[in-house]
Amino acid sequence: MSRDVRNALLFECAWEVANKVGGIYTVIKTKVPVTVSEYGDRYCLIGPLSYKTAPMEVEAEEPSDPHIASTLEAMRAQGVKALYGRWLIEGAPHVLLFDTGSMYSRLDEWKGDLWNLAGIPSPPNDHETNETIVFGYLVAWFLGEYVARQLTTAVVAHFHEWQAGLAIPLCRKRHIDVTTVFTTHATLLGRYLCAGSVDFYNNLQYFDVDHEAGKRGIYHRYCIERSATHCADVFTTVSHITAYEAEHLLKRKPDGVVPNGLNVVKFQAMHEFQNRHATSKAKIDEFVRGHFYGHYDFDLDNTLYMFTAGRYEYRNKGVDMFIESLARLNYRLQKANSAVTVVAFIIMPAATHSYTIEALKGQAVTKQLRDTVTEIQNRIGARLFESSARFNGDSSANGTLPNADKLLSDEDLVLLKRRIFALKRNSLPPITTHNMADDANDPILSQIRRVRLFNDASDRVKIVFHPDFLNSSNPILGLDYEEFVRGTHLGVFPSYYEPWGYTPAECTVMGIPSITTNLSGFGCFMADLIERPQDEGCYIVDRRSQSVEDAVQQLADYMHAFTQKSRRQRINQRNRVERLSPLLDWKNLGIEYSKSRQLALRRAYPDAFQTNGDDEDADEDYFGASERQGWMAPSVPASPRFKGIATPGDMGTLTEEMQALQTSDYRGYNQWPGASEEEDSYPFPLV
Ligand code: G6P
Ligand code: 1S3
Repeated sequence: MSRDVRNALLFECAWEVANKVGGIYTVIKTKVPVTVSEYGDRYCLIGPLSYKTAPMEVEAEEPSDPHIASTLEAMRAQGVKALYGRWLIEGAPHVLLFDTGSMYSRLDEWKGDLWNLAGIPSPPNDHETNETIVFGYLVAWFLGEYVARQLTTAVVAHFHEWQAGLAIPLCRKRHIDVTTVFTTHATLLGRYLCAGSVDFYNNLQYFDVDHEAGKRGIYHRYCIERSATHCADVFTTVSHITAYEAEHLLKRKPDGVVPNGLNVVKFQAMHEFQNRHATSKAKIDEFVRGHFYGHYDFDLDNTLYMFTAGRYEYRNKGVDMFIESLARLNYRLQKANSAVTVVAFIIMPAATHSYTIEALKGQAVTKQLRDTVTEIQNRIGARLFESSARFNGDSSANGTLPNADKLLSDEDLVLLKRRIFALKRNSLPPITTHNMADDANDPILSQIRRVRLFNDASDRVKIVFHPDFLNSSNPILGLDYEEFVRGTHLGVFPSYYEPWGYTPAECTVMGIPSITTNLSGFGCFMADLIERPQDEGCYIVDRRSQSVEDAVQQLADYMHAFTQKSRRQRINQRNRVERLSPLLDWKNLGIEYSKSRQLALRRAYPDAFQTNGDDEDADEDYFGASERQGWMAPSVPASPRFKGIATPGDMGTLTEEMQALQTSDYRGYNQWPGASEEEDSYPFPLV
């Protein structure tokens, strides 16, 4: 029986569909518009049903595809709870969410089946793995039933990350007639190994993967990840550096790299994003006045906001390096008697018990002061108006203008003094805005204590650690993340382990310069495309070929050079950064996903792709020209000097030939550690 491969259906399955946990949510959500424009109603996302978020994210509706409807009916008859509808995001795709809780009654049966089928063990108390198993079995059940009913059209099932990948070996073992793609956004072992003090990149080839996974109690998870990797028709990952890692840790060379994009919104007026910077910065200024009350002795006009943000993975996200470099920056600015102040924000959710009294008080006393000043201002205005309105045409008449000394009444003066005295403070402005659950052992706070960055008056670098996500109803820092980023001057992300890294990419599309590393997928991607990324406000610290000490110095150098820029230079740089955003637009990068699906179809249904001579044009049109439509050149004037021709085809690597590549063919391999035998030691203790 042959299925139509030209109008294939696509099911895209991830744990973060309509369920925000981390970066994969961003990938899926922002990619929807380009996928919908390619597949229309033939596209449906599959995820877990979270009763907390689904009611806000999804509008229930009946499936228009009768086969989906009858499949769900059959599953419901056996007790499966599922929600089908539209995900209320741009593109409004179909979405199918399974309630894993409704099928926990079959968990033991499925665990037994998994062991018999694939030899994958599953310990009793690992909730995440239990969820993965139930979800995987539900998805495989759905796909199996669906393709048994719908017999005419090919189905591509695309899975992201190990939590959604278990259905892949099940489809393979049950010979379900779908073609599968597996995209990994990190490897389990990579994340665990890097978080420890292992010299990861120099030893990638040598890890005894089963042993390392077992030592960390993740052997069963690793088995799921590895079986998804090996059973998929097509295996992809988000960057070359992760492709290299996957080859060694998951033992399969990826078929290609699918870089992460964003939904780039272009403003009508070029300067609009600059205006937004100024507006958001004013809000951060408000926070800073409150947070540093009593010690607010620096000039906001000469203050720069730097920040780092992300999942709290202290070493993986390079927070250790950021804090060490800030200490060095502080020393340099102090020594040079610089008038510049840097306020460095660390936005990383950790376990806390609410805001500190001090942080709340700071915002309250400055707000009271502002309110009082506004009241007094109004009264002065009223007095001025009243006396001015009495003018009767005789300019020599007394009393037309009030005596300047009397503009401020005694009562107003007393009120003002009370507010000013409330700003007195005996302690230094706090580092953190929240009460930490484990203040004494928190790695970020320990490192800040070690480098003694205590927000002293003499410090030119001040630190604010906000251990929670941002949102606009936050009583302390009342901005959502995007607004906050727009108001800052520089994002700093010196990651050690970062398969892609959305944070610097988001900075770029908002026109905010950033620092990243050549161990992050994003950093390598930009270095690959742009001749001198640092000239475009995209700084890349070398964490591959130089010692950690040198990398820390390089980061401090970049930050220091940034503090020397004039306002005009900063404005120009923001313009240059913003011009890079088309490089990160799904309109251009989405094509790599298309290619991976095409490859999967070719592998599963080779006969459908046999061409006779007459059909060559059609084939070219199918796989070539038509896919290239929509590529947007970077906005003019194209100041960045691109390496080669920046077309989607050049960015992408997804070809059959990738299988024949040697490890040394990965982009940038020659700069990767391994050449150097020297033991790399930290110039500062790891906490
Ligand atoms: C934007 C605004 C300007 C403002 C500038 C401040 O470009 O359009 O009006 O002067 O931001 O830049 P800065 O780097 O000092 O925050
Ligand atoms: C992963 O999320 P993370 O922050 O745990 O996936 C993201 C999306 O592909 C990626 O940007 C990030 O580097 C990975 O680490």
